Amino acid sequence: MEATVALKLAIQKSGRLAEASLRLLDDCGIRVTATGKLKAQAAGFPLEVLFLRDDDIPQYVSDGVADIGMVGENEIIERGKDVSSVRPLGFGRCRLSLAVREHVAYSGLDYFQGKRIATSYTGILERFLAQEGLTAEIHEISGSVEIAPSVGMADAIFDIVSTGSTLLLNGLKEVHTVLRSEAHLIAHPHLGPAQQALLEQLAFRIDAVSRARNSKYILLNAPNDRLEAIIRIIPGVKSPTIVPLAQSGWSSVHSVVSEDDFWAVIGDLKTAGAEGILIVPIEKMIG
Ligand code: PRT
Ligand code: ZN
Repeated sequence: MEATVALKLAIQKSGRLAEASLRLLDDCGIRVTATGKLKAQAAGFPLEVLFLRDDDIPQYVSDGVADIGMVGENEIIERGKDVSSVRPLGFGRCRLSLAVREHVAYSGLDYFQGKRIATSYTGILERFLAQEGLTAEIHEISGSVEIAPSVGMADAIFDIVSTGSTLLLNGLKEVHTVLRSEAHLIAHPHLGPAQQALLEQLAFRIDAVSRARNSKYILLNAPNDRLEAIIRIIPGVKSPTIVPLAQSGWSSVHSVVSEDDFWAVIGDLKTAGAEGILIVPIEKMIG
């Protein structure tokens, strides 16, 4: 009997990416239970899930212990392992920034010359400083980097920032963003043909979910003499659907709008004469 091929996916065991990774799989119709263990077999797709620390995911994928993984770009770049990026995943967004004590009169990157900077991301920081022609003392710390300046261990920090409230709480201010990051789907650079085919199927599902997450279905009513102006605002995937209403001289317009332009579009539609606007989430969006 032929052994069944399953794609091995590494995701974070617990932490900021764990839940969003499982939710993405779930939206792709792939159910994973038995979290808390090291491994789980998924239902709905030939997938075996490995639960790891995020720091270890690039290594496991480059070694081929896992075929693919979901991990932050910050870790991919810092670890410098041989993996290929398949897709950005739209979650785990953050930035890697330099921060100094709030009372420092910061005038530019020259400030960091000869200073002590605490970080867990020594590789990215070293490359950045070299590129800027700066020399600084890098102190590697694995956790709670933000307390280093207040205990006198460093003059500045280089760390992940999301809302900025951790910096604020520790009397620090963000002064320079070095890298913007989000979670990516990564793959071993030399997958076998069966694994590659499964990866393509999974990427197809992820694309359908990502497109749907970034879009909304919009329905509205409009007098027929305003339709032309309204169609110009919401052109839709191909072109909008227009259905006549029971009330003569009126139509219902259905289309898709991107999450990003959503609020701007609503304002324009109202100005153009649209009424009864309904916005509905889209579950999956193919091609
Ligand atoms: O145990 P394991 O090693 O797996 O987890 P970890 O503790 O190393 O990582 P974890 O779960 O904290 O983060 C996993 C990934 O999430 C990171 O590698 C980033 O890609 C991404 N991410 C997104 C973040 C944040 N946002 C974030 N805010 N990672 C960390 N933070 C930290 C930040 O450093 C700060 O200390 O969260 C704190 C709060 O941030 P503010 O700015 O919102 O206050
Ligand atoms: Zn980690």
